[in-house]
Amino acid sequence: MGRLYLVTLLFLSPLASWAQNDYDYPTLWDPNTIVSSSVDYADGDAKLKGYLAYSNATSGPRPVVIIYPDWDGISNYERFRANLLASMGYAGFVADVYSQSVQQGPSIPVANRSALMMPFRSNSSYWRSRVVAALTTVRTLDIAQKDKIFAIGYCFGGGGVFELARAWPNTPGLLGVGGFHPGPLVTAGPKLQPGSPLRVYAFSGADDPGITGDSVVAWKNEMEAANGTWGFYNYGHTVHAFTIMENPVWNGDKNVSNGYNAASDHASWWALRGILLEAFQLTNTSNAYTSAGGAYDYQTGIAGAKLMSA
Ligand SMILES: *[C@@H]1O[C@H](CO)[C@@H](O)[C@H](O)[C@H]1NC(C)=O
Ligand SMILES: *[C@@H]1O[C@H](CO)[C@@H](O)[C@H](O)[C@H]1NC(C)=O
Ligand SMILES: *[C@@H]1O[C@H](CO)[C@@H](O)[C@H](O)[C@H]1NC(C)=O
Ligand SMILES: *[C@@H]1O[C@H](CO)[C@@H](O)[C@H](O)[C@H]1NC(C)=O
Ligand SMILES: *[C@@H]1O[C@H](CO)[C@@H](O)[C@H](O)[C@H]1NC(C)=O
Ligand SMILES: *[C@H]1O[C@@H](CO)[C@H](O)[C@@H](O)[C@@H]1NC(C)=O
Repeated sequence: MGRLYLVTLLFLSPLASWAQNDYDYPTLWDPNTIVSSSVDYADGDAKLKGYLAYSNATSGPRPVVIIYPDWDGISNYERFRANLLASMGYAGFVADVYSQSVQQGPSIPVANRSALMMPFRSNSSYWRSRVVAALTTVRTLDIAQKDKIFAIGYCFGGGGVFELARAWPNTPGLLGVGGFHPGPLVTAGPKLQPGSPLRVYAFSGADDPGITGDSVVAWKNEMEAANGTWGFYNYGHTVHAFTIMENPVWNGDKNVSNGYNAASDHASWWALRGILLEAFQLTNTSNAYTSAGGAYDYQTGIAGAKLMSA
């Protein structure tokens, strides 16, 4: 998330040890119904620990949304998204990318985050292996419908879900991905394979200084060359990290690269919700314009309003 005021705090802090509390996200679901647990898994020698959430208001396997964290790793932010998705009837699974050996969240000094992230960004094989490990793991969970999996990611994790898509066909069960304020758009590794059936979406800020016009064109060309289903959502008056509500609201200063934008956050979240209904085939296609969005009854597979949340 890389808040600018965090950088300031870092240099002003007289403390030898860095301490930054995790943000207290609102509980927008019935806490009595959200069951959460950690899930241990591995990628080679790396020991990983994901976060799983689902609603016990209904029973049985359900579609899964995997969430790949931004550059401070797993924090309350990703758990908030997983719990929201759980309240809609999906299983939410926050993937671990950095491993259990890293104490993750806002307590990682901003100055340390690049060092954690760059080994993945500089080696697409390494990165793909790590993101595929979460997909492989969720398919083993009893709560999962193994062939109804979608992946989203934020910032570093948004770049990560594009790498996950590029790992196709080594991505069984995956229906599509969505990267929010993703970085980077382009890869140094092999591009998206032609014939990929995956849906690939980007949700980007039009004023994000990290998203150059050239990289948008390159990404579009890559998607077109693969002839798949893709979309690039470009939100106006919006900079990097626009979905992360613990960020200060962006004030329009072009020199400030990060900031929250509630309208773009909400619009992109609702876009995702529609994309999930389509990918998981939870819309009544003979009634696509009027069937209820949002929650659904996965037992009949029809969108309704059985489990509504914010
Ligand atoms: C941050 O990085 C520095 C230098 O690389 C290291 O000494 C320090 O232990 C790291 N701090 C944390 C909290 O990881
Ligand atoms: C990149 O990652 C792969 C898979 O982990 C590894 O085999 C390879 O040695 C790495 N390449 C470099 C240059 O570090
Ligand atoms: C691209 O996809 C469309 C729709 O699925 C298909 O009709 C068309 O044959 C594909 N083109 C190529 C070159 O694969
Ligand atoms: C933004 O940065 C430019 C170039 O560094 C500088 O000239 C300008 O004064 C800055 N604007 C604001 C509002 O800080
Ligand atoms: C789907 O929508 C059509 C048209 O409104 C309706 O006739 C049909 O009953 C719906 N199917 C289900 C399973 O709800
Ligand atoms: C979900 O089930 C209800 C009853 O059906 C229990 O009362 C809750 O304790 C349970 N919630 C969790 C988080 O396990």
